Amino acid sequence: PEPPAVAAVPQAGDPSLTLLGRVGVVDPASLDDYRAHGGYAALRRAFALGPAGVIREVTDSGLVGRGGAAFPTGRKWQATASRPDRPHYLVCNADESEPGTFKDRVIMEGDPYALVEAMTIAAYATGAHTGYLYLRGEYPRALHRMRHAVDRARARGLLGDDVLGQGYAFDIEIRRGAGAYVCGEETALFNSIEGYRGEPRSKPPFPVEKGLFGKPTVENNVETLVNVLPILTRGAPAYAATGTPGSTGTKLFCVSGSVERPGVYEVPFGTTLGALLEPAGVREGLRAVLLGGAAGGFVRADELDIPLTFEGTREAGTTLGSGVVMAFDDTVPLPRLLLRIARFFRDESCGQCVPCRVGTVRQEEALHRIVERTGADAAGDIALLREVGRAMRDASICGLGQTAWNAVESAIDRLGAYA
Ligand code: L3W
Ligand code: SF4
Repeated sequence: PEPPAVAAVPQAGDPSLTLLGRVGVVDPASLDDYRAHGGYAALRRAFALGPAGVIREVTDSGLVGRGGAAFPTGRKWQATASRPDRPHYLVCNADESEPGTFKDRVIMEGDPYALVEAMTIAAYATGAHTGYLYLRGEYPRALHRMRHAVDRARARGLLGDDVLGQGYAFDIEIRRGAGAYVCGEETALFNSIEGYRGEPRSKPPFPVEKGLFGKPTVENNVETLVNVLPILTRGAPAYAATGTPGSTGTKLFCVSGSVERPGVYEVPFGTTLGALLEPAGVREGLRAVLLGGAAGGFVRADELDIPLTFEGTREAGTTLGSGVVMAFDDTVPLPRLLLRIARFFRDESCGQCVPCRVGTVRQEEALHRIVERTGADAAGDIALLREVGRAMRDASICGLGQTAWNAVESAIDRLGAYA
């Protein structure tokens, strides 16, 4: 197979038991090759366990969502599985649009059948017969490979009316995004699939009760779903033995910026930021690392001992987000970088609620004045940024507005930007 477009560095060990082990090894167009590399062992075990048994394994594994919010996957699946109303839906969120995030792309391009198998298991466990794969519009190669994998799996009886001859019906529809970051928010994504404007809905009700077409829906990120494969093939206790008690398994990190070898790195939770960056080759003069993406925050070059776990980053006042690790050396003009981030949020705000619609504009204006030194009073603009940031965080409907000030705040407070 051709090498992946983005370097993929798997965790050491049996390739069929890691998330990236097959990427660059299997032929992504060949179902037979996928099966020869351990493919479909997890689905067979799922059928042996039954839906409740699968949910028990996923719950016991400690798996939590990898899209940024770290919600327990087993709890989400159980909540939908137990709803009496039908149909249930499964949605895979592959609208990977957080700046600096490209891990789901590597899985879909390099190991597409893994996602087909993982979606089939999630649907089986939660009583869904239709799954939607909502794919970022700017990922043409991932689209091509996923389409091919879905078609081949259907032709070979691994999707359709009688999956693996087990009497269970499941199929996958692929929908393309159209370039809006906000459609990665789970309820905006439902609206987009349903043909409405991609605007987030108020929660609750949560999707597990009222999701796509108003029906109980499980929505998971690509990386979350493919974790189910090693959970089922290894068993929950073995899976949970990797990482820390609060953050089990391995995590994909998208390492980019001032490094010699950018790419997707798979490491056990608990690895320090410094140890993650070492093989990537950090350039001289590292100043800061953006952790978690534009919705995340900066940490300083002297904070590389932060353990990469949900609990460790929370304690350090930051977040893992969707796995962005963007390194910046001292040649990067920080104020302009912040202005770029602010422009991104202003552009991508859907405009539905006032705190975010107006707040993202005010944030960009204040940063612009600081960068161009057109404001008489930078301290006044920083005070304004804090006030606007608080309003966005407290009163916005969705994660976009709630996190739009995170990176700027961390740059001011942790890096001393504009000091
Ligand atoms: C049932 C409850 N379900 C919460 C579910 C909810 C959702 C999940 C998390 O994402 C993150 C942010 C950034 N009963 C429930 C429940 N749920 N309570 O759990 O929910 P929530 O609301 O905490 O977060 P969220 O709005 O889904 C916010 C990240 O997203 N982000 C960008 C991410 C970008 C990518 C990418 O490009 N690949 O992932 C922007 O904000 O890190 O933490 O399913 O329904 N009581
Ligand atoms: Fe739209 Fe922003 Fe409000 Fe989210 S927070 S609903 S993106 S205006």
